[in-house]
Amino acid sequence: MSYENIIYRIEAGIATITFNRPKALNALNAALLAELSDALDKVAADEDIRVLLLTGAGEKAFVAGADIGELATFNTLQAKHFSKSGQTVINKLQELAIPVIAAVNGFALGGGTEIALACDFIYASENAKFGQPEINLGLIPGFGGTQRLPRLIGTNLAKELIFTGKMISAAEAGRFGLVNKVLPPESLMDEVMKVAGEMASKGKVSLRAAKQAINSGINTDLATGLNIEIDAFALSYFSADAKEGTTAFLEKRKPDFKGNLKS
Ligand code: CO8
Repeated sequence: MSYENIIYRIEAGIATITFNRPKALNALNAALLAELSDALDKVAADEDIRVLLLTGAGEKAFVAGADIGELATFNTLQAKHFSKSGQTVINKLQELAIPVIAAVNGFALGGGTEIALACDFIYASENAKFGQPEINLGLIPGFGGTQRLPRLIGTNLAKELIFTGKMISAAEAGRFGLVNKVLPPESLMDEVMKVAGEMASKGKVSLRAAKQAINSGINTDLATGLNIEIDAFALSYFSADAKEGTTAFLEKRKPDFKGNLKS
């Protein structure tokens, strides 16, 4: 599939998907979601990709939400289908085995916040704005916002944002625990690449096992989560990189992780 609404690049094991409809502030239409879905399949199938980054083209927006022009034409069944297909793509993003970072470089509204919420963490530029403004359109979030936002920042803060539709700044989003780091716009991508590169240098199996343990465990009770951790730990323990990491420590040298998924 050729892409018109996203840009897909891979550099040194780090893949970047850039939402690329800057004239519409990278709003999500059906064509963009289909391309995103296809690119995520490519990422999932490529064992050489260690980290995925998401960002928006232009200086104003990450993603300003679902494309309201398209949204306004749906009948009820089409709206339900659009919500379901958007959720399916965003679930696919969340379920990627590798770390995914959202580099939020401007407006992340509605579906934009919902995509960022499905990433493993968010770095944002100082001019970024987050929000679930669907209530202002007589709607509610339909790409997971009523579920992921309260799980991340707490029920009451999420209700305030969803009931008022107000935007919050990157700094406020940082205080809410939505954003890990707020950066000047000109250094956002450098910092994101730096942290991605650092993660990419770790053992492939251990990165995947850590992500799986956290994501599977977070929705269970503690005892179940701890059992999930035991299994994920055992998986990492039997990897070639675990042998290399522990040997390197004992030999007082830096580990040279080969990143093989097989032990
Ligand atoms: N959809 C379509 N076009 C958009 C969108 C959007 N979400 N956001 C901006 N644009 C377009 C504008 O129409 C404008 O186009 P044009 O130049 O042709 O007039 C261009 O982008 C630039 O936008 P503005 O001139 O408005 O720029 P400003 O800097 O003045 O304002 C804002 C920026 C505040 C981001 C403003 O554009 C805005 O409020 N946008 C809408 C934000 C919004 O409401 N997003 C939520 C959409 S709903 C949603 O995401 C639900 C997801 C789940 C749906 C599932 C149910 C089926």
